[in-house]
Amino acid sequence: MRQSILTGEQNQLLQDEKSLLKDIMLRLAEIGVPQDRLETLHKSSIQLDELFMIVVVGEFNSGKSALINAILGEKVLPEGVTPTTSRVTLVKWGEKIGEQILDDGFAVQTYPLELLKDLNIVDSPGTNAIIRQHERLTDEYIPRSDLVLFTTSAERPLTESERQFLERILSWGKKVIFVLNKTDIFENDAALQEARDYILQHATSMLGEIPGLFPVSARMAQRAKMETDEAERQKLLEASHLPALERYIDSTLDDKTKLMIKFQNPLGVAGNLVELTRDGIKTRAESLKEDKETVNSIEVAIAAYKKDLEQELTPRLAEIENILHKLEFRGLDFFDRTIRLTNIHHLAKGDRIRTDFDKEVIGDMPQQIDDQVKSLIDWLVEKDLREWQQVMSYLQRRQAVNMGRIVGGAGSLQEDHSQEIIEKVEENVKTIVESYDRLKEGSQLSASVESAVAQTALLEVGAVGLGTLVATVVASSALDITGMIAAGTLAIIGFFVIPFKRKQARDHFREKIVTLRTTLNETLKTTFERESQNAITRMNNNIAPYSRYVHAETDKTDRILGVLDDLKKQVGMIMARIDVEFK
Ligand SMILES: Nc1nc2c(ncn2[C@@H]2O[C@H](COP(=O)(O)OP(=O)(O)OP(=O)(O)O)[C@@H](O)[C@H]2O)c(=O)[nH]1
Ligand SMILES: [Mg+2]
Repeated sequence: MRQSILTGEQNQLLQDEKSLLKDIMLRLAEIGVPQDRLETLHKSSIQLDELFMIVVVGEFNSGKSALINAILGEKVLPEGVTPTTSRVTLVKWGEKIGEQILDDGFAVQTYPLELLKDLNIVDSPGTNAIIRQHERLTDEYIPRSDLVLFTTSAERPLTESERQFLERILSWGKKVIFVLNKTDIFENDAALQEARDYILQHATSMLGEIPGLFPVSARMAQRAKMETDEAERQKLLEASHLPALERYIDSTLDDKTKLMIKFQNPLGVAGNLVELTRDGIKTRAESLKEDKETVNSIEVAIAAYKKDLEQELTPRLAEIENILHKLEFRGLDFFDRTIRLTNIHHLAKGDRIRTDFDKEVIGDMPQQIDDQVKSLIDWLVEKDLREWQQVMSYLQRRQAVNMGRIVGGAGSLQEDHSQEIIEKVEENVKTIVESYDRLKEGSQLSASVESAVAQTALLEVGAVGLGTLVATVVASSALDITGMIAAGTLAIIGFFVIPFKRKQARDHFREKIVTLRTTLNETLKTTFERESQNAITRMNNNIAPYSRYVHAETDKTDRILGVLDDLKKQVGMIMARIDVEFK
């Protein structure tokens, strides 16, 4: 028998395949592929560690252990005339000689022999020993084996228990060959022939075909392999007939097609599993893509909303400014008309002037301002509500698509929380939309505007409305004027004083209006901008769990798909190498 069944190339291929399978199992476990699927892959990759497995069976004392020792050329296993091997024993390569008893039915024997690097041999207790180990042998090792060496002894060829055992393992359809051991005890060829005929007759009727039968003497073969004299060694080997059996084993295990299948099997399982996982992740990615589109639409809508608010606010505030411009004109005109020498009588009567000022300058300005601010607030509130409704409709549409799909298809590996999250977000948005109270939102907004204006600029006033607030400030400037001109003595020097006073009043008034306009404009702008920003932040905050999840999951899914694509490619590469190697 050769020292190693695999060529150097094949051995390298085997190592590469093993390490790829290990990597695949690791990666798939990380991704969350269920344990039972990984177990299937694990089992099939074990086959690579036991690339070739020969199982030796037969009645006790038939020389199973001796035959294995003869093949290996070393006393690896104990032999004896009494029942000796008490456990199913896997003989495999190991750096050191060692026996590992795994339980009372099973042991592993390691031995540093080159041949064992790609060949495992299973020794077993006698078939007559009806013990539990047999189940392990018949149901675990026979099915995994490549060849069964049915060892029967020249002393008792094919015993009753051996025939029963053969019956039991037939259904596995494994290659079974017979070894007639201890041929050295036959006195002549006729006795050997008789034993052969007997075995073949019974075995053929059981197998339905004539099996291979190799008469050997394990004892002589062992002696031969230990012999230092080459001629003697050859003589003994020939007499043992072991080489014929070894050549047969060699050629059976060397079968290229079978070898190729052995190499391909675990890779096929791995490739399938990778593909299946990939399908699952792809389905998930598709679904996430829709989520991403939804989130995107919402984000775009919110951004557009923000822009709308910015664009619309300036012209609306300009209208308020305009009202104050007109007020300024009216005021200046009033002073021109009123602060005159000819009007000295009226000027002296402060009340009258004030009434006129109220009527001609102030007029319905407070109402105009209030209306303008109110319409701005209404617009803002309405727009906010519409935006929430739109967000809700996006979420509902996404929900509807999900509902229409069969949930949790094959290969859904990652925990999919998107449904949960979208439901929760939608629920929140729905609550906001349904409980949206335009009046309340509006009055809150106007209270916030009023308090901002009052704080920044004008006066501390109660809830009088912005227009009234402005009117009060403006009217106070008229008051200044009337107070100053009230003294009767002014009539005499009025000639000089009046124009001066008029100019003073105009300047004062203009200054006041400018300050008022600037402050009011800035305050309103700041307040409305802040309120819009709050509305947008609130919207973004409500969407955030969904968008965060979608972004994170998308990243994760992309990364996993990358890993799986890479694994798939590597499987393909090893497959191609197998094709080249075994064709
Ligand atoms: N004469 C002769 N004796 C052999 C030969 N092979 C094995 N024996 C002897 O037969 C006895 C049984 O051999 P084992 O190898 O222990 O037999 P086994 O089938 O492993 O037996 P169990 O482990 O008890 O099931 C030992 O004393 C061996 O030395 C042989 O070729 N010729
Ligand atoms: Mg034994």
